[in-house]
Formats: sequence, C-alpha cells, structure tokens
Amino acid sequence: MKILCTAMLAVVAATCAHAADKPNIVFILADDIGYGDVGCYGATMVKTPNIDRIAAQGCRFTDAHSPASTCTPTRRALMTGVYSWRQKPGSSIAPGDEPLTIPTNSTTLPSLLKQAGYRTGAVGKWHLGLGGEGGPDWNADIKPGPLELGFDYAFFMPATGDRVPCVYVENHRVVGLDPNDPIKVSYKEKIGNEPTGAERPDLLKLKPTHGHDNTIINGVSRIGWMTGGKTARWVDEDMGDTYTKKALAFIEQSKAAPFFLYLATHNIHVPRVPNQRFQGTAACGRRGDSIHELDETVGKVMAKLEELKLVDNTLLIFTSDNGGVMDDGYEDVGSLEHKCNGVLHGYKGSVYEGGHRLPFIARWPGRIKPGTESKALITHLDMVASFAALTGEKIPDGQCRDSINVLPCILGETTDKPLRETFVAHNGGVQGPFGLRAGDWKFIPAGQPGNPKAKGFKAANRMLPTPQLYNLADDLPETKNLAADHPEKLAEMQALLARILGK
Ligand code: NG6
Ligand code: CA
Repeated sequence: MKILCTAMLAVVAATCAHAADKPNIVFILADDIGYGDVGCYGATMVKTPNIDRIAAQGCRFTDAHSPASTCTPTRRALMTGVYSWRQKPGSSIAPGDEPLTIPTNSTTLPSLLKQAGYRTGAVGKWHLGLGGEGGPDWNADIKPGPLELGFDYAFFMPATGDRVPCVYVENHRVVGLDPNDPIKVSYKEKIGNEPTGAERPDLLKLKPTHGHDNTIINGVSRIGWMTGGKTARWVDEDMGDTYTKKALAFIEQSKAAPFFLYLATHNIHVPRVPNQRFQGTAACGRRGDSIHELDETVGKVMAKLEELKLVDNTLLIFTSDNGGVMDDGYEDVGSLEHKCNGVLHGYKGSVYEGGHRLPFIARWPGRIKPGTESKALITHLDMVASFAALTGEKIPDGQCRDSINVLPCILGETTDKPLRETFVAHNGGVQGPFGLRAGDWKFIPAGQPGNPKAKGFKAANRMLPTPQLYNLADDLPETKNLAADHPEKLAEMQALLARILGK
C-alpha cells in the first residue's frame, strides 16, 4: 500500500509540476453546514443555486468528513494534517482567549503553499487560538496567529460569533480599536459593569435557549465577558458582507500569482443573524436565511473568479467544518422540518455520521469532470498532502502524519484501492469521543456520548451503554446496531481503533 501510494504521489507530482499547474486554490469552509443543508445534497426548503453550480460544474463527494464534529479540532487537523486528538492541549472548542493551538514550526496548509510560491490569505472564522502562553493582548500586536502559521494576509474573528471578543482582527491588530477604550476579555469571571444577558433579558433581540448569557453585544448575549473596544465591535447583520468583501479584495490583489484563499465563513454558526435582505427568504426560517446568505457569498466569489478570468485556473472547494445542528443555543432555528443532515443520524458534536459527514464539492474546469460524483472516503486532514502533490511540494518528514494524498480522487481518477482506508471520527478532546470508519464499517465505543445536540439530550442518557457497529453500505442512517451479530468484526474494529489511537 505504502509503495503504491508513494508511486502514485510521484506520478501525480510529475503530471502536476508541468505547464499551467499551481492553480489558485479557493477553499471555502462553511460553519455547521450539514449533509442535508444544500440543494445538491437534497435540501428543498433552502435554495443554494451557487453552491449547486459548483457541483454541476465539478465533483460532489458523498463520503467526505470533517476530522472532528466541532470547529477547533477540525480546523487544527485541516491546517496541520494531524488529528487534533494527537495534539494537546487545546483539542476541544477553544474559548476566545485561548493561546495559539498550533506550534509555529509546524508544516501547515498555508506554509506549504507559501513555500510553493502561493500568496496565502485567511478570511473569516479563525478559532485556533491566538498569542503565546497567557493568550493574546487585544490592545497590542496579536501574535503568533495566522501570519505566523504561513498566511500572508488574514482578516478574521478570533473565535465564534457567540464568543467574545466580538471584534475583527486584521493581520496583527484589532480593526477600529480606540486606544482609549482598551479591550479586556475574561472567560473566568464577570468583568466590568455592562449588564449580562442573564441580568437583562429584555435587552436581547435573540433569546438564548441554553448558555450564552454573558456579555451582551448588539442585542445578543455571548459566551465570555468583554469590556471596552466599543468602536471595534462587529455588527452581526454585516458580518457576511464584510467577509465577502475582504475575500474578493484578496482575490483581486492576488490575481497575478497563484493564490490560496481560505475563506472560513461565519455562516451558518449561531447567532444566526443574516443581513436584513435575507431575513424571511427561506421556507424554513432564520437558519435557512443564513444558508441563503452563505450561498450569496459563494456566488460572489465565483463571479469574481469569472470577472478576472481565473475560473479555469482555480481549484474551488466548498465544504463545512462539522455537521449540521438545529438549536445551538438561541431561538434562531426556524422549522425543524428541514433536515440539516439529511438521512444521517446525529448532529454537530456527535461521532455518528451526522456529526462529520459533509458536503464537499470540488471544481476545476478541464481537470475535474463536470457533474460527477465520488464515493471516495476523504477528510479535510487530506488537504495538505493533496495540495503538496498538486504543487509538487514535499512534506518534511514527521509532519502532517495523518494526511493522505487523495488528489487522484479529487481529480476523478480511478485507483486500484481506496487511498484512505480508515478514518477516526472525533468530537473534541484528547480522550474523544471517537468513532472508527474502516471500509463500510463504522464502530462507536460504549461509554461516551452519542448525540449530545439531540433535542432533550440529558446527562442521564449521555453515555452509549453498548458498543455500536453499523454497516454504512446498507445502513447510512446508523439504525441497525450489528455489534451482537458480528462479534468478530466488533473485536477487529475495537483493536484497530486502539491501535490507531495508541500510535
Ligand atoms: C458550544 C456552544 C455553541 C457553539 C459551539 C462551538 C453553548 C450552549 N453552545 O459550547 O453555541 O458555539 O460551542 O461551535 O454554549 S463550533 O462550531 O465553533 O465548534
Ligand atoms: Ca462549526
């Protein structure tokens, strides 16, 4: 297998090092978009003509997975090509004041592409921590961060829309900060005299359903406490437009050389507060309105590539950081008739398929056949090795160890064997929860939470009482637990997971 892969890598590197190669790469990582959230994966209550167009002009993957079912561990794995659970600390959802969770001497997606001669830019949600030990100083140079990991340019929110500080950072500095109104952030205790959401629910335009009762920013209570930075605070309704504008500007400024744009949208994470022009446009409420806003962003990026005549020379990928979720803490859901994860069981935060099997669509005219579908098992972990193969770069020994070159799958080439044979599903944390995929089989150990975001989920029924074994070939919704019927397969999967985790 190893020999086969190495040989393949050499062939791919050789074919790709010539002529027009080093295409621009635009990687759009949506937030919390599930397997059933876009039209080309079966959604009917939302309209996503632009995202669907990428599929019509490219390849739609049906077995693509985020390396984790929450944001930070997925992004860390995407950036480094290493499962987040191997990297400690910081393998769970990072608070807004977490120090940078990736060592600056790591080979990363942007550092590798920068080495290949790309101009690299990050726009949108960061959520990988900032600053050295002790975290960032919001009122000075905020580093290390994206620039120290290989991005030439970065415009981003530090954590999530529902976590403080609610400000944008451009390269090393908070945008629009008044030095006379310095920012302070705490995740331990209340600071300052501003009322919290818990104290003044009457000030809220969006009601929390659980959590989210700390600092109120623009009528929405967030997680964590923040004072100061009043002139720098974002307006939720403008966030989609702000990121889109910055993404288009980056493309415009980078058009002369190969560029890599990592566009990590805030849509459709909570709080779901799309611009007024989208409010009420979807048949399933606010969450759907945010999907419409996301689709417009994608359309604008596509239009910019067309305008600059870059379409043929750009590999465009659209995917998500974890599975869909309906109620994630605010009354911003809409209709439950919309099935965000399609037929899959589980939501964001789960090691069932709904937590991590996602839309993944790739377009590169002339290289990827339009309107195709791929059943190959791939994960965001594989981007580093695949882009290294694409650009003819070599990954230094010991780096990106979980990344597999799946470029042949992305380009629709047939391979003798699956390039990726196993995948460890992960929620967050060094201790899991985990799940294991091997071939058609999926195994989830007992004694860990199955589906924490399910409605009515209680601490009492948190832990799966028995191991779960499913055959996804004929049971994609994970409804028939075959553990008792296939004890040998169960033992094999148990041993395989232990081996991978222990490596
Ligand atoms: C959870 C938040 C949720 C979301 C998630 C992170 C509550 C009740 N829930 O703790 O709203 O922010 O963290 O999402 O506080 S992620 O996509 O960035 O991983
Ligand atoms: Ca997410």
